Amino acid sequence: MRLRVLALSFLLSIGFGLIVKNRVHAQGAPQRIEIVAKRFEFAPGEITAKKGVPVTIALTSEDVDHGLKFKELNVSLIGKKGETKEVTFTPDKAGTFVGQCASFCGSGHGSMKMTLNVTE
Ligand SMILES: [Cu+2]
Repeated sequence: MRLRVLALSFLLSIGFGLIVKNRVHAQGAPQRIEIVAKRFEFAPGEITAKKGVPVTIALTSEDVDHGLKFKELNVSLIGKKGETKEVTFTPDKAGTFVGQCASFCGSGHGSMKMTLNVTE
């Protein structure tokens, strides 16, 4: 019985912690999206942001230099091998945008793409 109460309060405190964390996240710093780039793909390959809400993209280039460019949104960053580079921007239009690797990384470079969905 005592164990059950302990387990329940433990679960409740985790749940409460998550709620507080999400609330702080929503009000404070920009939405942060972590992306890993390696020949010849981005993971995740599709991300979502909200129009008018600042977003930080943190790009980690695993194997060689990679970059990420959303031409229509005027967003571009170049990453060095083994490093994480960040760019913060506020999407000013809704839609589906194709991100392209912005640093030549080999034979599959031209098809190294990802999708950014910006919702209203
Ligand atoms: Cu590339």
